[in-house]
Amino acid sequence: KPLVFSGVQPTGNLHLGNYLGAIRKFVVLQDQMDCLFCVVDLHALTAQLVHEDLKDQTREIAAAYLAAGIDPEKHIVFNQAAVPGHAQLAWIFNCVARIGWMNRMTQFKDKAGKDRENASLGLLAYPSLMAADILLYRATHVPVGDDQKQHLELTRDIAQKFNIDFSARIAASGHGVELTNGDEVINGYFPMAEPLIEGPAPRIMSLRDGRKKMSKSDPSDLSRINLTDDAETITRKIRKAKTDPEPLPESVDQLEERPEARNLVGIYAALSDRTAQRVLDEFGGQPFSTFKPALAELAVSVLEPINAEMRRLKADPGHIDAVLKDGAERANVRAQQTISEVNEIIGLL
Ligand code: AQP
Repeated sequence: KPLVFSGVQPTGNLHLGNYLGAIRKFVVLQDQMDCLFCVVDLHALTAQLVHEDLKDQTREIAAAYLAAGIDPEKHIVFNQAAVPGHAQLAWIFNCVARIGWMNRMTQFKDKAGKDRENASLGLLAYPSLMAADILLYRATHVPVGDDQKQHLELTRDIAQKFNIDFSARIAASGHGVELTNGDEVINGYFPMAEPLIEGPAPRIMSLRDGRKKMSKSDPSDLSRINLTDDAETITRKIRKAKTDPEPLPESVDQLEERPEARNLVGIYAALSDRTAQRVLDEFGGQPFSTFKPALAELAVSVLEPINAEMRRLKADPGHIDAVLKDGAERANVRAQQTISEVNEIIGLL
């Protein structure tokens, strides 16, 4: 049965990339499939152990989910730490996955930097916890930004290795299901979860450098549009966004070598649910002095109501906590079933 799982880390500075790469897709998917939307607070410990306000940051992401339009009654909204099955299954997956697989992850290399020996073991094992998040619910679809593609491939590798290593026991347990893996149909336990990445702007880039991902941890606040920015700040950041001197081209092929222009056109397209070519049909030949105000107006019209609703929700943290608690209880029921089946398959007493 199709099931969506996805999450965002409560690491502050929630930005337009997180919104377009993840949260906006959640809102669309909730009309099509059963969904779990998680605030992945355990992941937030991997790069930085001590946070001043992890609880508030967790509430902030939950508020963004709700403000963007996710219905917590129809779907499950919760925080990862409140469901112990995530950490339990991650341990099993640490024993399924190989160190070489983790060492190849570009996110690990980027975040660990040169001093890799001093990175936390959690940062190295991040993709194993992410695989556990998804497979704990045997989710089939994972809406994420393009930067998470490699982690999703690793999730499939873990699922596949588990299914193969335990194939006889899965069959004997009666908990297996028919799964398609490429052209092959196998009896396995964990599905091959598919990333949902498509769209006109799968990776939103920094407003200061079109070759760098828009990111929460970029020291320059001008590099990103935060979901908490007011209309004036959004407009100023777009006005100051780096561009080249040429007017916008007529066709998307001509954006190839123009990363900043491509990024701004992609953002316009994603915010207006159009293709990049449709945006160029309207703005091709026009200078950035015309395009940027139009983009700012569009960004404000989409983000301002979300910002206002987030502020309203955050004024009542008790309500957010109640939503998360209810979600965690419902998630836990599903998680416990998986954990008990996995324990049985593995042969744990
Ligand atoms: N620039 C982006 N474009 C599109 N999607 C993005 N996502 C993140 N940045 C972009 C997507 O947002 C979801 C949640 O991300 P996360 O909070 O789990 O972690 P992250 O990818 O590490 O986010 P940041 O903002 O880039 O943080 P730092 O600075 O810590 O590296 C994911 O679906 C992600 O793909």
